[in-house]
Amino acid sequence: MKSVLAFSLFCVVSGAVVRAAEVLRPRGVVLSKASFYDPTRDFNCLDGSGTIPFSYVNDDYCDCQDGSDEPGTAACPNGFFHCTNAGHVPLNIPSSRVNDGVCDCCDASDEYASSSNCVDTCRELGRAAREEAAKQREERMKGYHLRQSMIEDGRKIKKEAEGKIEELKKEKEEAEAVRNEKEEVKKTAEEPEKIALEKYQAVEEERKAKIDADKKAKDEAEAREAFAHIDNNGDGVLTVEELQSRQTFDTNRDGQVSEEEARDDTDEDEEDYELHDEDHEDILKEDEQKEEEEEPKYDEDTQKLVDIANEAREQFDEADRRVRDLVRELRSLEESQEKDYGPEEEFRVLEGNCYEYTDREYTYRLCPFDKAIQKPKSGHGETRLGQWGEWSGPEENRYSRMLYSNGQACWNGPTRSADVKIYCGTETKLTGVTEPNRCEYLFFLRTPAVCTKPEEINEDESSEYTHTEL
Ligand code: MAN
Repeated sequence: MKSVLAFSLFCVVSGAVVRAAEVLRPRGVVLSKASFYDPTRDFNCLDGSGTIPFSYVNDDYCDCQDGSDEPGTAACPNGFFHCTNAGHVPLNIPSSRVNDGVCDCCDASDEYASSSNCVDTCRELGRAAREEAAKQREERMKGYHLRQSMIEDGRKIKKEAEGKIEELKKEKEEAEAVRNEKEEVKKTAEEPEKIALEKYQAVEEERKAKIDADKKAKDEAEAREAFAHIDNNGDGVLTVEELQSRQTFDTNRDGQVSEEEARDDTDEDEEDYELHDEDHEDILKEDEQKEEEEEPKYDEDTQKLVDIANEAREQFDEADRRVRDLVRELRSLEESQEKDYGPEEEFRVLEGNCYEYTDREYTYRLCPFDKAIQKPKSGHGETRLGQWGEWSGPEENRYSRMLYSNGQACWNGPTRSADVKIYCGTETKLTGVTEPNRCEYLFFLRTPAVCTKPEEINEDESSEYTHTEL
């Protein structure tokens, strides 16, 4: 009995509230402004532009400059109509849409005096919207958890890299010491080798000079012999007649040596000598090679010194290579450490990976913190769109955009560049690429790295969806 009484009392009270709300709040007024519309007093236009009897409110005639006296009619061109949309999200629409035959409010309240037969769909719409919001929130939460593990991994990689750098620095120091040692050994071995070889250098030079002189003498003798062979009268001058007497100069085989043939053949003779010279050189080379093969190059003691120096040089080269490899590895690690991988190292794990997106013409590839590439689907070759540049989001959200700049020059234009917009998703993926301006590319990258924690759903807010202003 007691509970039945309590229930009826609740109905009366809540009914009274509803009725009171209807009375106290003229059509189209948002609850927060209800107190300005008191039917027991004159109405003050909300912008202070005038005071009118309360009966003028919603009388379909615009009295206030701000339209606040006609919240529920289309009388004021600048007014707004508030739809409560119980069960869904409240909405303010321009007054001009009131009773215009189009259902703007899901609770149909904007079409109270039209023949449009709008029905209240707020509950269904509200339910669908809440379901969608919950789904998105869940995705965001999942992304947020993934981000936490990206942070953890990023920090771990950073720490490991720091450790590796220290290790490499030590290794480099040791390698440098070894290299210096090997350099000393090399210098020490090269001193006696140099002295020993100097002796050989003199002998070698002498030998080469002799070969040259022999060759010259032989050439001259041959030339003299050939000349004498043609110089019939031995007067030291070759005349055309003397040449004409030699059948070998009859190049056209007509049985005679013409004056022209004789003159031409004088030139050919020179060529013959030249050919002969080449043959001669080849023979000399062969001789030299034979000599090299047959005779040991150095005496035993010198050879020993050369061998020791060679070994020392090899060992030094190896030690030097090791230092240079370490310096290179160290530099690349240090460069990587200097990059900004986000405030919590959350983007670091993306380095070393590449993400692709293919449209009708091109395949685009983004390798975070490295480069952006464009590759035609048909044909070969890649176009470099940009190298990792910087974070380029707005001040309050700097890590929402990346810029890859200094790509390949655009024909008759600037160098290519790629702007990467980053948004939250449960996996890292390139979801689209456009070229809004020639040679300026816009990439869309989805990644958990930017998934912030979803706002806690406020109990009051959620109740507003379900029981607003009932
Ligand atoms: C290539 C591609 C295009 C670009 C033109 C500019 O075809 O890189 O994206 O617009 O060059 O000439």
